Amino acid sequence: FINDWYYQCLPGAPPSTTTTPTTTTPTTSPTTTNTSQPTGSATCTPLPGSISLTANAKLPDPFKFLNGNRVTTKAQWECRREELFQLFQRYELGTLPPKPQSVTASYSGGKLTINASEGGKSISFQVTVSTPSSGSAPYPAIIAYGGMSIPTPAGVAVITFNNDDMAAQQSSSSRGQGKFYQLYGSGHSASAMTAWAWGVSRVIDALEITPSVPINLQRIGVTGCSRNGKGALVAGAFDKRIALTIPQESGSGGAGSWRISDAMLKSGINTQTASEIVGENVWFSTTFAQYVNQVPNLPFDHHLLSALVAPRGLLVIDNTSIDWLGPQSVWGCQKTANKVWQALGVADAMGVSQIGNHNHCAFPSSQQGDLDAFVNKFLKGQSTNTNIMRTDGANNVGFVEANWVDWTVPTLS
Ligand code: MCU
Repeated sequence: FINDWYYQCLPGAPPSTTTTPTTTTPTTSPTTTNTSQPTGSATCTPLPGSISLTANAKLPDPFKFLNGNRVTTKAQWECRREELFQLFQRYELGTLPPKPQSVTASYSGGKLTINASEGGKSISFQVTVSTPSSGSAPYPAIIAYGGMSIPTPAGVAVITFNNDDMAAQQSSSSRGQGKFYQLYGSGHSASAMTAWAWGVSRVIDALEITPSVPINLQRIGVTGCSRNGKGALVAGAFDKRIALTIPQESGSGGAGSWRISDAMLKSGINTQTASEIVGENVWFSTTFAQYVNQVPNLPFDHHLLSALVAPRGLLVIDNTSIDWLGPQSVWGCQKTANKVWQALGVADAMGVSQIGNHNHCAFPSSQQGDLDAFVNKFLKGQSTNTNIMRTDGANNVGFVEANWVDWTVPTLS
């Protein structure tokens, strides 16, 4: 099936034969990586098998293809999105396998059992579905990594996803453990976060073929806090069937920028960096370790992970009081990510609510209105004001855009 239709849109995009300063002739065949749901309208050319990386200390330009071509239309953005999707898999997150040969499901007693088979191997996993006491079926639903850490909105079902069962995250020794690796092999390149995102996509596949589960497929959200917030962001980035992504206090490796977190540490703030994170756990691919001490070489940063969610809904919930999370990094990264939604004409589909003075993953009531606005719009179809870009860290979260952004925002036609 189409695994190789990635990044340049035709027509409209310059020819793929254009010689570029940043790429070299492929010496190996491209890693086979999966695309998310085909857009239908876009035909994109594959990512080159071999890429020569150029150091860029600033946050890379969302609107410039790897080959230097500009993104000027929304259709081209879909191809740039595919390019970024492939780049994240190749350099940071490992390969996302496509939908397996067989996915079957059964639903009983609030448990949805999902069976996936590929190449003669099978796994089975369960998620719990808690339907709300108000509202009416089919309900909107939030897929919650490890359970809800934000308040459960009225009228919204919760689908609890045991991500640790899919891919373990005990420590750096957890590599290759969990059901995903039983199916694809313990040496598979997928990081735990990619394995979890694969699992979320299979949950949605299962919902699609199991109409007895009273969930509205157009109104699916995903959330998680901290390490699970990093994971929720990846799931929302990878699967276009997710209408609203809500990473909570995901910090470095989630809503934070590798580059800004490095700068924070350099300035004496005890912030998690790429260099630290790869030794701590298996959230990222083994390949990523090669880049953690040369972050400027990465052809992306996490503003572009968020950008994979656009134009769908994204609410970044964050905490200004924990240096380790890199609040300045998250703020700068996500304010910059918002520029992609701006270019697409839907700036208010992406918001940031960054409030301190509470414990990690303890959702403060002062953020309730921000959460409600996003949930009501993207999961309940209401018309709300989601123009939310706020931090209470104005003094200590001093992101200076000119230091990080050397590109302008086009209006995509
Ligand atoms: C913010 O997420 C992580 C963080 O990356 C880790 O360094 C720390 O050990 O754990 C955090 C977490 O998941 O807390 C529950």
